[in-house]
This record gives sequence, C-alpha cells and structure tokens, in this order.
Amino acid sequence: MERTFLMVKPDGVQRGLVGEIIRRYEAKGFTLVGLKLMQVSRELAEKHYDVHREKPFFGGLVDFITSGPVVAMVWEGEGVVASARKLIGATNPLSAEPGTIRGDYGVTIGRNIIHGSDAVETARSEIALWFGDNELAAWEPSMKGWLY
Ligand code: FUP
Repeated sequence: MERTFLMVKPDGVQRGLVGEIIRRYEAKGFTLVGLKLMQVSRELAEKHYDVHREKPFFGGLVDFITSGPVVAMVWEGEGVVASARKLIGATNPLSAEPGTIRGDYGVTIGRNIIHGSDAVETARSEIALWFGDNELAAWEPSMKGWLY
C-alpha cells in the first residue's frame, strides 16, 4: 500500500495546528503508520531539502525547520501521495485554495505549515530518511472495508 511522508513544520506546531492537520487526514480515510515530535538537526534538514541546496532561500529554510519541534508522520492509503498534496495546497499559501491546509491557515511561503512528499519515489526516500523500520506500524483499520 502507498505511503507518504508529511511533516508539520515549526510554525504549525507553534500555532497549535497539529491536531487539526491529523484530523483532516484521518477523516479523509488515510491510515497513520508513523508519528513523532522531534527537534530537527541541521544535518537532517539539509538532507531533506538537498534539492534546494543551491537556492537563495536554502539557508533560511534550514534555519526555519530547525527553529523548533516538528511533527513527522507517515500516512498510508490508496493514492495517498497525490491526495495528501491536494489537501496541503499550493506551496505559496496565498495561492492555495481555501479548504486546503495552506489555503486555510497560511499567508507566506516561508511559513507554509506543512511538508508533503511530491511523488511516490520521493516519499520512499523521505520515509527512509526520517523513520526507522521499527518506528512504523503495519496495521489494518477495521473500517477499511467501508473505504475500499
Ligand atoms: P512544496 O513541495 O510545496 O513544499 O514546495 P517546494 O519543495 O518547492 O519548496 C520547499 C519549501 O521551500 C517550501 F515549503 C517553502 C520553501 N520555499 C521558500 O521559502 N521560498 C521559495 O521561493 C520556494 C520555496
């Protein structure tokens, strides 16, 4: 079954949006298989955002992600990678549709509340970067028959 990596960024944690964000994915019908609150090291932040290493915003992005605790999560379900991105909305919260997480709660691109893997392959490498196998639970919610 498909899995994706989601992270509530320090702004989302500070603003008390963790519960609301988890609620949205639970209500949608996806299954939470990994969850931890953690302080991110610069090393991990730089690895996670390696594709942006040469961008002008890279330093500020790493400063931001390491500025306070984040909530790292792995969610499972059919089509979860693309669907989770849809629920997150556009990178710039001012362009994100109302009803999406960034559209409902964000204003600026540098404080856009949540990260979500952009493709199945990226999700695989991000999950391996952020979680050990022993931190992920394989379980079947009893409601599954009502979803699929
Ligand atoms: P997304 O996949 O929507 O999280 O967006 P990107 O991978 O393109 O960018 C990763 C993060 O870099 C964004 F969440 C915010 C930050 N960023 C900026 O701060 N400025 C920019 O111009 C672009 C991205």
